[in-house]
Amino acid sequence: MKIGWIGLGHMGIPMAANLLKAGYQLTVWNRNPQKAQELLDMGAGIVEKPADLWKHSDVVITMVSDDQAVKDIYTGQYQLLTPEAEGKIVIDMSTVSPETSRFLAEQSAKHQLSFLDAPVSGSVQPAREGTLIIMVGGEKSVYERVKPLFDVLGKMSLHLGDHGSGSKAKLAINLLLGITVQGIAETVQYAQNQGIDPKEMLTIINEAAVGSAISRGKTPSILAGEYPAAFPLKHMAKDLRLAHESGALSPLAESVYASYQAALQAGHGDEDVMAIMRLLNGK
Ligand code: NA7
Repeated sequence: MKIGWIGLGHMGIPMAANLLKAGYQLTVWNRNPQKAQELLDMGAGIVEKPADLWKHSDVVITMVSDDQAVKDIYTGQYQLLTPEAEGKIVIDMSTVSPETSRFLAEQSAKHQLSFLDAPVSGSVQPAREGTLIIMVGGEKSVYERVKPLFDVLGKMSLHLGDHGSGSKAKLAINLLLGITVQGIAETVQYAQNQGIDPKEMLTIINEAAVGSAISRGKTPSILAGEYPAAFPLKHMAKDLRLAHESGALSPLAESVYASYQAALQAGHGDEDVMAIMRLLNGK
């Protein structure tokens, strides 16, 4: 299988690099071509427009910001879906709404192209390590054909049902992530207001049953009061908005949706999701 890759952001670069390291022939396109340099140095090819990828690829993977970005790429100004794509496979690994995934599937089918939505759980470190969790919607036979690629990119992939199912599961897991991060922030702040040192409170959380990879991973950031983006807050705000729009209206879902929108409006979008702490402590 020869691979085409679109989207060289924080996630796209390490994921594409893993496919190159695994020996796949890879050709890339990115809106800003300068971001391709690291992959070109590793042996990737580059094209001038997305549809040119079909000359070099059996499968094209997209990993871009949001619903608007995938629509621009597939059917809007960048026109990935062209007659040359017939019989091939396109996989969107971006986090978008289930409606957008179904729209991309319909548009792909019009070009006799198989589509999978396959968003991931895990941020930059798991992307580098190839330990993402990949949630897949679409035809099972197509999933089985491309599973070797998912085995390179992730520690696990699950076929969950029809087009849009991957996106539904992704919004659900990120709802839990949003609630968890908000919960850690509120707990540490409440304890501090009561006179408990955040370092000690985080030790308690991390050793207790509620401790998790997230609480342990975010502890240094919270203690330093610095939030370099591992998973940018703007993406979490987007995911909670998409969950809200697709029916996550329960008490905690509504509450974290409002909280992350406020953090976005306060200018914390490019910081890590844990910068939600700043809304509570004002630092
Ligand atoms: P980044 O680092 O913000 O990268 C976003 C990528 O999407 C980057 O390659 C952008 O191109 C590309 N992009 C964004 N908008 C467009 C449009 N309109 N047209 C073409 N390309 C576009 O995101 P991450 O890698 O952290 O995350 C990717 C996904 O995983 C996202 O859905 C997360 O929620 C999860 P650029 O380099 O700016 O030219």
